[in-house]
Amino acid sequence: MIEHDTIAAIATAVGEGGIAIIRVSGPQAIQAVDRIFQTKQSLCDAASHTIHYGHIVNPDTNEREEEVLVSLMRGPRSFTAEDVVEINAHGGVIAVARVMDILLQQEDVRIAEPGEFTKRAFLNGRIDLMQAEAVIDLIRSKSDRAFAVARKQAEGVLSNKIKALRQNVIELLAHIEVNIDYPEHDVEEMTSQYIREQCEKTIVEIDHLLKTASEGKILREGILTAIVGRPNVGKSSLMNTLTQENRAIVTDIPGTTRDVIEQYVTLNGIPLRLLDTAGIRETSDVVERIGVERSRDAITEADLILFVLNNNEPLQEEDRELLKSLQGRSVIVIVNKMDLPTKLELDEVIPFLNGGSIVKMSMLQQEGLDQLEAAISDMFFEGKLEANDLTYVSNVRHISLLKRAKQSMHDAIEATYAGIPIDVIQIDARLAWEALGEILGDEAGDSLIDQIFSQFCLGK
Ligand SMILES: Nc1nc2c(ncn2[C@@H]2O[C@H](COP(=O)(O)OP(=O)(O)OP(=O)(O)O)[C@@H](O)[C@H]2O)c(=O)[nH]1
Ligand SMILES: [Mg+2]
Repeated sequence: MIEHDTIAAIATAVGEGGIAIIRVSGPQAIQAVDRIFQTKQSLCDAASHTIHYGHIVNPDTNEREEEVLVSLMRGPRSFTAEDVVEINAHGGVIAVARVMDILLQQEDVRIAEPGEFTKRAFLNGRIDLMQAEAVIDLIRSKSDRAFAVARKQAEGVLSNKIKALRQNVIELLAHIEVNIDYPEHDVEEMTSQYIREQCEKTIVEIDHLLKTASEGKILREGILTAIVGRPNVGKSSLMNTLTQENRAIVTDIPGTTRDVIEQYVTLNGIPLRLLDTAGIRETSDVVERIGVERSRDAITEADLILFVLNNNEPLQEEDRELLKSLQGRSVIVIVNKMDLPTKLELDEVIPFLNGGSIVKMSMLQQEGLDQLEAAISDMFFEGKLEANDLTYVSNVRHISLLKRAKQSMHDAIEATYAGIPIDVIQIDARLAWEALGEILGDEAGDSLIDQIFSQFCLGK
């Protein structure tokens, strides 16, 4: 059997299922899970092909994070022919992300590449190439999509931040390179001090990213979703239906909701922070006017806008203005009250949509909910929803790569204190550069050399 490092990945589809399975494979699989798993008997002593009930514990806080079932399969009698541990957690994006995050904090565990379990099974002689190809084809069809999602997000704000980080590292690399290759060249002398400064700067920024972005808005707060529209179209009814509670007051009096009401729901495993807002209209009522202001603020802040229209009324000037103001945003138009006769001309709405979807619903008859959930999931998994640019899928990937880059920067700093030659320190910097590049989906190799030489005009 070929010795590998230990890899982990979520083996089930992302979303809300009964359970989700995290698969861990490699020489450290059993020890790594054992460290974060609280149960009667140590996994290290347990027999192969056994299942264990217990809790995943956060080693930093010692708190129980998740109730899980853990199955243990010692190599070679496992899918990869290595030691394999499978953690069965509760379904849902947040629960699985939490377990995955704790697991990846274990030093000897890294996130698996797409298809890597199968590749190992093949390399270890468990399956033949044809079998491997069949499985990889299957996985690819999903992982390519995940990659596309990650790629799309990487084009946003996060990507710019990562690019700035890479710029720090590339400057560092360029200085090192110049010192190695052109010692006689007139470039400021490479000092340990400079390396440390540059690395520390990068670490501070990575920490900031890890704090603000990755463990991020979505995981803690959900996608900020504002339900907006004119008075009486059924916004509060939608809120109540989605949350299956009756927190928002529903009446037939236009202007019922006066303030923003906030509630959390999970749809198809996607956490949403829902805001029910006051119906937007011109009003002389002071309280209502403040409510309308708050609705407008909510629209500005929201990651996703559920724009509600009444099927039983023609499109109004206020609707048109609102729709216009939502250009370029992530919007789903909900045509409510489908149980009543149609007076709304959808053809008038479509030009405002920019490819966004229309969902026909009736809150009264509780119809159209599945379609709404599907529309939201599609946007989320296609990367159209940019809740501060991170979705769960790439979240875990980003966190793990950012941590890898940070570690390399730490290694470089330590190396300067240990008096290690700079061409060795260069390797650490390069690793950081590559880890950051992987977040963006960039290839290393040639582009590194190109980039370095684009920094300095050397060796004419
Ligand atoms: N027939 C029918 N009535 C509905 C439907 N959805 C909501 N309603 C009714 O429409 C009225 C207004 O509903 P709300 O949910 O309070 O509307 P809103 O958009 O929150 O209104 P404001 O808070 O005033 O802005 C209530 O009388 C609801 O019962 C529907 O699908 N069909
Ligand atoms: Mg309301």
